[in-house]
Amino acid sequence: MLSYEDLQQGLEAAGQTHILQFWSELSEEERGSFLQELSQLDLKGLKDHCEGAQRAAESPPESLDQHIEPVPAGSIGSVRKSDRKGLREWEDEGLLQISQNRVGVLLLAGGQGTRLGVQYPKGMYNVGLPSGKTLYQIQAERIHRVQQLAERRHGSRCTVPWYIMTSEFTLTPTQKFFQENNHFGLKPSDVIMFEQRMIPAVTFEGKVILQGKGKIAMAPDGNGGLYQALVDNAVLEDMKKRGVEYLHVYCVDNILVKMADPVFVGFCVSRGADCGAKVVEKACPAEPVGVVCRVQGVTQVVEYSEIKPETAELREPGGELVFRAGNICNHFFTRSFLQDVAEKFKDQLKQHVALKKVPFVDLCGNQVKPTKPNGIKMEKFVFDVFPFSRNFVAFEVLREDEFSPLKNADGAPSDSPTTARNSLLNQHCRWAVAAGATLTDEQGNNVPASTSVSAGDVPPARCEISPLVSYFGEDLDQMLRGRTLQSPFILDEKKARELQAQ
Ligand code: UD2
Repeated sequence: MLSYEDLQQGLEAAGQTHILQFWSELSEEERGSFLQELSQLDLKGLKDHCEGAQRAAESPPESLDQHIEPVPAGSIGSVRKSDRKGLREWEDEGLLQISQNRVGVLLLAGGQGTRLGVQYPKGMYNVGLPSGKTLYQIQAERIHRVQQLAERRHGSRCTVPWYIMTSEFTLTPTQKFFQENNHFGLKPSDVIMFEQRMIPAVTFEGKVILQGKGKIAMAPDGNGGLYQALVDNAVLEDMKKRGVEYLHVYCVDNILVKMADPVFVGFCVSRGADCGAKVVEKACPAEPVGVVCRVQGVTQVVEYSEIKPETAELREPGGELVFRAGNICNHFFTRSFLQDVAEKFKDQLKQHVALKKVPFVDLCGNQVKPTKPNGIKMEKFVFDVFPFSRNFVAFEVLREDEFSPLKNADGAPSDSPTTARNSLLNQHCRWAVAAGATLTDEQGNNVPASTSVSAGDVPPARCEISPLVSYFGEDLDQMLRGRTLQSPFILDEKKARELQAQ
């Protein structure tokens, strides 16, 4: 820990002595924890950070709109345009890699989930499924099942390690939640949590914001903080030790996420890709997803907050959006690409500016909750490494099967607990009907099979299939053919055994 004098000197060099303006008012204990917090600051880099943030907010980078082109449709792999045989081949390749312990998953879970408005990590959210499962539990069970599928197809027991990037806000509650839930039956040593860095929020004048008299306003450095965090926490070494060559990186809130998706992994591996992204066709121009596109010939993602509405609204003569390859924050990386990023590129990543309302203490020490943006947060984005790739591939998947994120609180028209729950139940109704079951409502009246592809649609029945029984609709025929399933119906492992025994 730094001494007060060292700290004062460091802050002076960075032009940030105001940080200590309330020092004399702090108790011994408050001083201790403030010193501890400030000791973790990169004092040498602080000046650059503050000046950089101020400059970036004053003159935002030139918009890329004029230079962007859609990725040619032919260069995007696609579930819809592939036949069963092709999909099966990719799946087989993916399961083979998984069976050889060469695939890991990495969850980006350092975000604060401000839009959803809960005080705990988003993965702990229960969207109200009949089973009451949280997002974390669903993800853990999909890991169990994909390991099992790989083992069955290729005959070797295997592990898909689960790396979880947290931040100061999410690490402790996430750890506690996993412990309380016995790591959902996964081996604790195969669930590896680590923390990304935090950086200070800065005023438009380039001064670090004091959130309290003895606390500065810190925020995680964006999901692109991943690459620094991989280095800080020796994650690549851990991957190497385990023989993990491929990583499926995903964001926490998509209830339909296919963990270590064998089809996606298999597609990327068979194309020799070092880097890949799943996309879905954008639902509407304003949907908050980045677009995978080319900028001066280089494939990258332009984030929804950085594309002009008139560009997002451009349409082809046939009515399709020109920029429709919507990024769903599901990425593939080879370990060797990540190693390159860590060694050569991570410091070249773009800094994105977000103007936020950051609570602060004013000069008189009063707590103020601003009504308009007063602070600058700098963030890195996970997809900003794509331009460094030697062989990037995009893979289009079906929204109704793979993308329904939880971003907003209930009441919002999209991306809410209700739409996430409906998407999952609709998918499971489709699986059950495809397996030959008939669905009924609570009163026992037959209901039509779900053809719903829209997240907002109310599912025909409350039919939920545990990921421990089926990862993506497989293995259900034998259990469900010819049966009538009355709502609410939960197909868990116990029920599956009963049905198989009948
Ligand atoms: C992300 C994508 C967007 C689209 C959308 C789909 C980025 C930068 N944008 O937008 O293009 O794919 O998801 O749902 O990827 N996180 C951290 N550390 C941070 C900040 C965020 O780990 O410092 C995690 C967060 O916990 C979440 C993921 O990154 O799992 C995405 O973050 P978000 O929900 O803020 O991103 P969003 O919806 O703006």
